[in-house]
Amino acid sequence: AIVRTLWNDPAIPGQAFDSGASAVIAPMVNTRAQAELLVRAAKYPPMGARSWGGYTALQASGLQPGEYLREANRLTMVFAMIETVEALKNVEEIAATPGLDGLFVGPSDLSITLSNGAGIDKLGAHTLAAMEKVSAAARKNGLVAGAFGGSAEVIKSYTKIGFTFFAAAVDVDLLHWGAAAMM
Ligand code: 3PY
Ligand code: MG
Repeated sequence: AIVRTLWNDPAIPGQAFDSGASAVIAPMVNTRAQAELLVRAAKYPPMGARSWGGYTALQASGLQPGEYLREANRLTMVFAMIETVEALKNVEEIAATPGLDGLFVGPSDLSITLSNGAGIDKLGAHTLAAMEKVSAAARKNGLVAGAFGGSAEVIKSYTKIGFTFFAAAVDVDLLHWGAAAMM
């Protein structure tokens, strides 16, 4: 299970991991300081400052508490969402944040901010060029390059520019497509 949080709120990664999530994706990470805050909330010391309390995760892992403490930073992943012009400007610094496991593009917000609110263009030339910059920064720092997809067509395009991990589709869309196909 992967949890995409509502905001880069330091209270949430620990709660998600304690409940058994294997990864957390935090939106709107625009600066290196915001990326450091995210890692701090998601990783146990010495990498971060996650607080102890992962009883559900502990039981699910089958590990003893000491083993879980040693292994949790490796067993869980934390992704910073790159989805604004500001994040794009800072993407090299964000990608080099120690402890960060991946970058995750929100192509809707990215295209909204790139166009100063003019529209959403997940496959537009500007969006794809910006996303190539993100996948290159991820590759350079040994991070996973992920993105929100939403359809097979979009995912196919993103795989061509170096992305390997996707939110495939929205649950209500899957329901709508299934019902439409049945009709
Ligand atoms: C976006 O595309 O802006 C998203 O936040 C997807 O999760
Ligand atoms: Mg977004």
